[in-house]
Order: sequence, then structure tokens, then C-alpha cells
Amino acid sequence: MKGKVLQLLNNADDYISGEEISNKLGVSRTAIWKVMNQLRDKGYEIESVTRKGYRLLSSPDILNEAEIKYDLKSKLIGKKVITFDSIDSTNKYGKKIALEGEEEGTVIISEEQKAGKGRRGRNWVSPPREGIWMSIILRPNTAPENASMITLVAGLAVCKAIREITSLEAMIKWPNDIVINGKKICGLLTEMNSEIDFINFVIVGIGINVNISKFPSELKEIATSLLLEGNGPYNRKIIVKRTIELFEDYYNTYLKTEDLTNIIDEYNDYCININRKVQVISKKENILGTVKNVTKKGELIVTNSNGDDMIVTSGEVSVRGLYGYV
Ligand code: BT5
Repeated sequence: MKGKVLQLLNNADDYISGEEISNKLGVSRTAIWKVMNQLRDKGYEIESVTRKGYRLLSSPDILNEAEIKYDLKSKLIGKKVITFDSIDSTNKYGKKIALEGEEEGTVIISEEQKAGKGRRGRNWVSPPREGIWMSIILRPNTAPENASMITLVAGLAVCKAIREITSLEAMIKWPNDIVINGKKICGLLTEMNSEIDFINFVIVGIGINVNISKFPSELKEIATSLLLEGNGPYNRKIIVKRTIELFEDYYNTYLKTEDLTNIIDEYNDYCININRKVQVISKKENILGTVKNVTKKGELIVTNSNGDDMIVTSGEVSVRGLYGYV
């Protein structure tokens, strides 16, 4: 009900009368009046004028379904948005409902994560209302070996959205971080459920540090937020919406060729690894070298000290000068 009232307020160019709202929603004027007060309690500024009705003056930076879906220009991603005040992990929830049959495109967002997940069992610090902690359910019609490229697709979307909205020089650190001034602003966690030759679903988890003013001491040197780097605070819902829209565009482009053919040039433009000295630590070996580029299959090409090009498909990557690797 609150969501529906908000939608009507958002869609109205000017005042909307209590009568119109109660007719549209089939509830009493008193019920509408109560909802308006509940919304005011949540921080919405709603003007009410006799004989004119209600008018929305400003909205707080709350991530709820009505706010995110309002004027959202994507078709599939965000068609359904599920929001929480608090949850253990949006990726974990996404997996649960995907197993129960949830459709492609559903977005899960929480104001806070109590057990946010990083890769390989690491944790992701997700304080309430200061970041964007969201997961997207996908069911791509492509082979499982192509799924890891979706992390790069998401990275490009987040990087572009941050640049557009904040003008900060966000860069992508292959394969799953976005950094600003050498510190991590966003982490991506892509998880898959598949058979040998068939993807059941993919969950793309996106964590963006938006208005975090203070990090725990162990993260101070490696993590940052848009607030600390720019002229924040920033409106999270604008960033969420733009990220969803850009992600849908890039994802559709990826699905057409089932690789990064049509977005890799843009990706390489924003990739901080290019021409940098790196150390790649994988299960098989450690590679020291200089990054040449990222391929249309999403692999990192690293030239080692003998001048040989090595293809790196996954592993931990330290970039000289970033996160303390020297
Ligand atoms: C990641 O892992 O970077 C993936 C993070 C994905 C988070 C999103 S939020 C929505 C969705 N739901 C989830 O439960 N997760 C996803 P990794 O590369 O392993 O980085 C984890 C490491 O980054 C930690 O070990 C810390 O050192 C550091 N870290 C933790 N929280 C951070 C934060 N908020 N900002 C920057 N660095 C952080």
C-alpha cells in the first residue's frame, strides 16, 4: 500500500487529491491519510493543501521497490525488485529464490547485510544505509564456461554509472573490483548454479561503498567510498537505477555474441591493470609480468619477463601500487 501511494505521488506532476488516490487504490480517505503520515515518519516530505491534495516535495534516500522502479528505463533487470532493511546476504537470498524458480532479472537489495560475502569465503562489510548491497538473478542462455564474463559486464556497468553520476575516475581492476585512487570502492561476487552444459542461474552480487564515512581499521588502507573521494553524500537510488540500466544494455550486448566482442574496447579503456606490473596468484602458479589487455573472452593477457604472453583466466591479481603490493 505504501509503495502504491508513493508511486502515485511520484507519477503526479502536481497535487493529487486524496479522493483520486482512494478511488485508484480502493481504500478510504482515512487510510490514505494514515499512509501519508507513515511516509512522513520515514522521511518523505509531503505537502497537503486543502482542496488540492497531496504533493511530494522530497524523498529520503531509501532503497525500496517504488523508489527504484520509478522511471526505471530497463525492461528485464529490475522488473521485480525485492528489498530488505536487513538480511544476511543478498546473494544468499538470491540463490534461495532462484532455486525456487524466481525469474531472470529480479533484483534483491538490502539496506544492510549482516553476513555480506566476498569471494572464497571472505566477508564484505555492508553497514546500514551507507552503501548499495544488491544481487541480480540471471538465467543466461549460454554455456557455463561463458558465465565468468558476466562479472566483467557488471564491472563495466558499475564503473560507467559511477563515472556518469559522480565524475570520479572509477577504474576496473580485473576481474571483480572497481577502484578509485587506488582503493576499492566496489566488489563483485558472481555465483553460478549449473549442470555440465547448462546454466540454471547466475547471481551477480554488487557491493558499492557509497556514503560510508569510516571503515574498520583493517580496511582503511584498501577501501574507500564515493563520499570520501567526491562531493557526497550521493543519492543511492540514482546509482542503483543507472547501474541496472547500464547492466541491462551491456548484458544484452554480451548475450548476442556470448562474449565481450562489442564491449571489450570500452572495458580496456577503464581497466586499471593495462600496462601495469602485476602478480597473478592462482592454484597452478604465480605469474609476474605486465598486463597487455583483456580479451573478448574476458582473459587477462600478461607478458612475463621473457616476453612471453600468458593467458590468465582467474586467480588473485595484485597490481603494483594498488592495495599495498610493491
Ligand atoms: C568481493 O570479494 O569484492 C565481492 C564483494 C561482493 C559484495 C556484494 S554486496 C551484495 C552481494 N551480497 C553478498 O553477500 N555479497 C555481494 P573479495 O574480492 O573477496 O573482497 C573481499 C575483501 O575485501 C575482504 O576480505 C576485505 O579485505 C575487503 N572488504 C570487505 N568489505 C569491504 C568493503 N565494504 N569495501 C572494500 N573492501 C572491503
